[in-house]
Amino acid sequence: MNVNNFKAQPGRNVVVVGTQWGDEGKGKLVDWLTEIAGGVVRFQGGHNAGHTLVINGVKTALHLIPSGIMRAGVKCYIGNGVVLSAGKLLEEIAGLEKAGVEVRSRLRVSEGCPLILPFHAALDVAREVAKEKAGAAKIGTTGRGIGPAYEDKVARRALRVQDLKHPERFAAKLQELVDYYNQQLALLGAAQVDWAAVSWLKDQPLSAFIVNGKVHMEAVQAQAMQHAELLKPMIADVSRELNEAHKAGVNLLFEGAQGTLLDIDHGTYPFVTSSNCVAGNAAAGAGVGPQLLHYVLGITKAYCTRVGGGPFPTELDWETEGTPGWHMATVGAEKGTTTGRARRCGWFDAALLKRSAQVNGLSGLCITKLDVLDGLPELQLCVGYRLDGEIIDILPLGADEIARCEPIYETLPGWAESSVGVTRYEDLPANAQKYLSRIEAVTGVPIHVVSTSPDRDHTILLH
Ligand code: 2SA
Ligand code: MG
Repeated sequence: MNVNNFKAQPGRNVVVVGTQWGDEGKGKLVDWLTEIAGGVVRFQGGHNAGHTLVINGVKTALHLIPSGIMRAGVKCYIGNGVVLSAGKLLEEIAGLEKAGVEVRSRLRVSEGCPLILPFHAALDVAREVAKEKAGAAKIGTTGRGIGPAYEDKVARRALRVQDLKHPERFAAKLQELVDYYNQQLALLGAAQVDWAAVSWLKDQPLSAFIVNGKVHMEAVQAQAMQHAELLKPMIADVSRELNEAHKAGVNLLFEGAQGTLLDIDHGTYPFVTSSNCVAGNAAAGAGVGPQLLHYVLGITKAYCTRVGGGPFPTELDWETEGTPGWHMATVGAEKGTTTGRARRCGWFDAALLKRSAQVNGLSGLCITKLDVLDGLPELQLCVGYRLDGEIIDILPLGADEIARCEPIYETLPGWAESSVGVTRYEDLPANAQKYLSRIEAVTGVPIHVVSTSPDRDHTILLH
């Protein structure tokens, strides 16, 4: 089955996942696919995600709201697997509605989402600051409080969206959390942390909520109750609504955030995010059965990028002008959508993609940003690694092993022609076609879509 069959087949669902370290261009593809979907679902992560869409030349960055919101009439769902900052969600809704996009009547938020509150971000940042002080390798988190929020969920102490409806219950559970976070923050010397110095915290000021290193509980409670009023009309039994939509023949799209190598189990652990980013989690994180996941589209950038710490076998020097890595960083505008951090760049890693194909059960690939490689005289494709004197053809598990991997490259010719905006496969430069064929051959996954610019319409569909 190809992605294009959805129009003709009611009730067929697609999962879109990132196959690398995030930022593969999932947002554009989800938006493009919503032409044939009635509902789009986020199932993991939180507002650490940054999905950039360009429609008619206008750029929109989304962090929490599914990318389907940009198509009128499409319903959007935030599943139980997402850790939710109500404040950030409401900000995003306000921004979209100001731009003329109707959101509130189309968005449903699961009552099971664990909440991200200001002290989650504080602990996230305080830990990174402490690591830096101790000279230890930072994870390079987005500072959004994602890790602490998932910890609370697993430790069974999280406040969830459903608690927002009950102020007294909320306050009692909050008290327990505040005690815990005050202990944690004290251990890390949070009173000394200069929150304002963390550049990517500028849009989430913590000073009203963390005072002298301690959580200001009344401020947190008051803000949460304000958010609750605005959020209430959107709170829903998302699992039930999705199952009913499916029965009614609606095509659903499950929109993954981050990427497979950031998955808590299968990624470059511990340099990962705190959720499962793989396709299988679309079921658990939305409350549907796995038999509803019919097709898995793996989004793959034509080269590799990574933002944050952790091993990256095919990483290039991306700071020296004139080098291939610098070309990728500048032509590809590789900057974090959420934090504005520079993304590290490197060659395409087909051995890494094999790991992704395996853990996601990819049905097909979508290659994005192929046009960024235009003009590079030569391309290197990683097909395996040397690890401790042995040759392996698939990315091993865990950061320590991956850090010792030496990539084995195949050299392929580049192309001088422009591929920007090409909409037919046969119009791609001959060497670009060769590059794509080689990726298919090494990974064993068919390429079903190619994206040749951020624009919705610059997309090639292969049958
Ligand atoms: P966290 O904040 O706990 O999830 O961070 C843990 C690691 O996960 C990485 N991570 C990401 N990597 C790429 N893109 C992400 N979204 C934003 C974007 C990131 C940004 O679209 O550009 O703007 O910086 C994302 N979210 C989390 C993170 O860098 C850590 O390595
Ligand atoms: Mg992104």
